[in-house]
Amino acid sequence: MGGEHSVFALIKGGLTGHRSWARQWRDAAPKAAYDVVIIGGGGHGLATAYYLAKRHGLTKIAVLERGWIGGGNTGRNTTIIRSNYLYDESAALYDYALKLWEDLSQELNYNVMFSPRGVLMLAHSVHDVQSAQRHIHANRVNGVDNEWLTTAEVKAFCPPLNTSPDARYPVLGGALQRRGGTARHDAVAWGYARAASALGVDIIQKCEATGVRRDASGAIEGVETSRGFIKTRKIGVVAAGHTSLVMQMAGQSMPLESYPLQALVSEPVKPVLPCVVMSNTVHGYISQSDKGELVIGAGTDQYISYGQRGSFHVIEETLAAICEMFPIFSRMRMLRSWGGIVDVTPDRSPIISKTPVKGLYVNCGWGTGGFKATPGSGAVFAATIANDDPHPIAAPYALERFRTGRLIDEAAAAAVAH
Ligand code: FAD
Ligand code: PYC
Repeated sequence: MGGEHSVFALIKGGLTGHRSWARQWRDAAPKAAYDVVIIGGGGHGLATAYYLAKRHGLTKIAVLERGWIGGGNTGRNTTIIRSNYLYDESAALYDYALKLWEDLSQELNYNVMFSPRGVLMLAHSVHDVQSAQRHIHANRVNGVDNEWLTTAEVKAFCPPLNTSPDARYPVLGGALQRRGGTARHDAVAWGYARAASALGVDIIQKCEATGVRRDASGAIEGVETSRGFIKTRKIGVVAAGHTSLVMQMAGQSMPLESYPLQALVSEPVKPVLPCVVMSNTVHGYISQSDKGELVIGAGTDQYISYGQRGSFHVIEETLAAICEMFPIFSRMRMLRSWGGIVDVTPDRSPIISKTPVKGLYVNCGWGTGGFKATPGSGAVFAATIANDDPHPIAAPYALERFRTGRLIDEAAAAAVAH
């Protein structure tokens, strides 16, 4: 997997030669017209383009990215992958995605470093225990693996975790999804980009969508960009955090709010943490990357913003929580921190939908948890665009639910404070 592209190009590029390794797709200039234009070159937009070409045989596709591909939330997240959500609609979507992760490196011929090392969600109170067990039962009914571990079993599964009864919030047990884990986030963008490019998709970086043109009937006619007008009858908006701004260009307002969400990594150390650990009560989540860095994430800031950074007190509290759960890490140095902008819906579930505008489709609202869904989201959104008809897995995620009230309230399963 990766073959000549990975090891050889890494050596050629040297330690800072990241980009030469990454740039294995053709960087295209915009053409005058396309069958489909995807706005947003994150994992979801690139996956959508890939599946449009691969599964639906469309070839005249462009992905417009105003910065560089994967430079948004795709390259900023903590890479946790799991499918242990509560409701049937969520199990269908997230477990479909998880199954695609399992073969994604082979599918793309690119090592996305999917590592199903287990996601352990801790319980620190009677409420946590009941909620976790409700999720476990619901997951099992839907054929999604999830199991309860006692405190002793938690300790055996994750030895560095402090399970002392003297802790401020002692660990009372945990829900473990063994098939869950992590992947390398930017490799996902690069893998989809390379595979899509090989199928003829134009990936156009440094090209910002600045306007949407509609014809006399109101249908999509094209997109204005920082590099000129592009004609198309179909636009897929996949611009996480900035969806409302793009949709406003087509006169559509969205049920979304945008918040900063932060993460940080430590200096690299030898393998010490065998799984992903999440705690909603103490509030922090942590895993160890293959490079050895501890990857740590926070909750969202409590104010709306488009600034790709968050408040210091939020990561300060997160690190206090991590030290409380893992006193063994309290002397580690942090290497870098960053923020992304996530767009959040009223029910904390995504929107994958046609819109009232003919030819305009939207994929957004993944909030703090869309990385895990990348392959599934791309596949069902591609089908929705290609057929102008919602894919069965996407159908419950249509915009109509905010009118009908048929919400999919996954606030608890989101597992991250927001
Ligand atoms: P993005 O990768 O953000 O792509 C959208 C792209 O659209 C951007 O590259 C942007 O530049 C581009 N764009 C915007 N406006 C325009 C325009 N006008 N013209 C052209 N391009 C435009 N999810 C998980 O499942 N697990 C996690 O552990 C996890 N941790 C997270 C931690 C942090 C700190 C953050 C910020 C998010 C986390 N998430 C996690 C959420 C996850 O990262 C996102 O849901 C997911 O990456 C969204 O992917 P995307 O492709 O839709 O968005
Ligand atoms: O959705 O699992 C998740 C997640 C973890 C960290 C941020 N989001």
